[in-house]
Amino acid sequence: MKIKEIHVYAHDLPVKNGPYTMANAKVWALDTTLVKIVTDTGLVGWGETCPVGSTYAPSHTKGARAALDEMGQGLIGAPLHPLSLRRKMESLLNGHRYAKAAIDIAAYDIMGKATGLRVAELLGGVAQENVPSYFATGVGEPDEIARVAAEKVAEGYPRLQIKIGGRPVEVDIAVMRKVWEVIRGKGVRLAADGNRGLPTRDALRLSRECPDIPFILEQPCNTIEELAAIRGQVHHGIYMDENSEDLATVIRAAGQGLVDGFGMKVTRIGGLQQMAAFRDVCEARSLPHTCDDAWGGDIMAAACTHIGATVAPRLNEGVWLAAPYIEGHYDAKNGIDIIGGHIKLPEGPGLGVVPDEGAFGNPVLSF
Ligand code: 0XW
Ligand code: MG
Repeated sequence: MKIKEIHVYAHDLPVKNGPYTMANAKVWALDTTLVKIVTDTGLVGWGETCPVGSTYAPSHTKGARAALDEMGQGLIGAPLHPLSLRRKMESLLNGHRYAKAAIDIAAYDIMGKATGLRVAELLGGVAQENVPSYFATGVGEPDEIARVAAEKVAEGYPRLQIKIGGRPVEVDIAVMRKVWEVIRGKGVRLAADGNRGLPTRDALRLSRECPDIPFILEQPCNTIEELAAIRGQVHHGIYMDENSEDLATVIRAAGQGLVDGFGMKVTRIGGLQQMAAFRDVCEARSLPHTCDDAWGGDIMAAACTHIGATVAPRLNEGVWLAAPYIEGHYDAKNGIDIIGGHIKLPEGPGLGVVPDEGAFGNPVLSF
């Protein structure tokens, strides 16, 4: 089975009740990129990649489309098998894993449709049909974030990620204390995500002034060196998110005991094939992790949910979806939603989501 056609679509995803605010990014609308692959056997599969603005990570919408443009023609005739396909993409373009991921996701969708299997089954097997999610707040004031935290716990989320950073650390400390007041004793796991925005001085102070609150510090500082510098001085576990750009970095961080877990993104690491390897490295060292992406609609949501469903439950920190911030679905019947803080694994085959492609207009690129 080989790639016969590739079509790339652009689609606007306005942020519901926007903007969504992080230490290094503020977004009102995201311009997502969808990829449709048609095989020589007539099967169709979908992929997606949607950087959350241009400052969150070294990825952006126009970069994704330029990378797909660079590789597109060279991929016609390539085999669909994800490992071979990744090597083929590497032979056409260095880096740009976040664009390659859209091709990889579409390939898994097709492999599932060809075999009658769900993507989670192709990735090793389903550990949980009802996949835990977590809710990520924006950066906000103590009372407002505590109100959101209480509401999300009442909805059934087993974990909350509170965004901090990019402002005086006193406010971040006040936010974490206020959130703890309202969720304490409710059995909800907690992360404080600095999105690279804290100097080591502030990360140390946050930890020192909240020794009683069992949050993990997610990517508090900008670089691996900064994480290493605070590692032995903090009272809290440290998870790496933005710095875990590829498998080599993940192996280094896990092997050296640099972190206690990961926030992980499907597109940042290059797709589901690399995510499965990442998951296995984490399991070998008992490192908990999330399965997310930066943003995206139903195709990205399905990809994250399928890999999330395969994670050993004791290490599963949840699947984050942009769904609560998006109106409507690509697939009116099988669109992905979070209900009671959990996501029902789509039935498949493949991703189990079939977009109404009429909603995307004409392709912006075709090969
Ligand atoms: C909460 N997320 C998974 C979504 C936003 O894009 C940022 C991200 C994170 O954890 O940094
Ligand atoms: Mg994060």
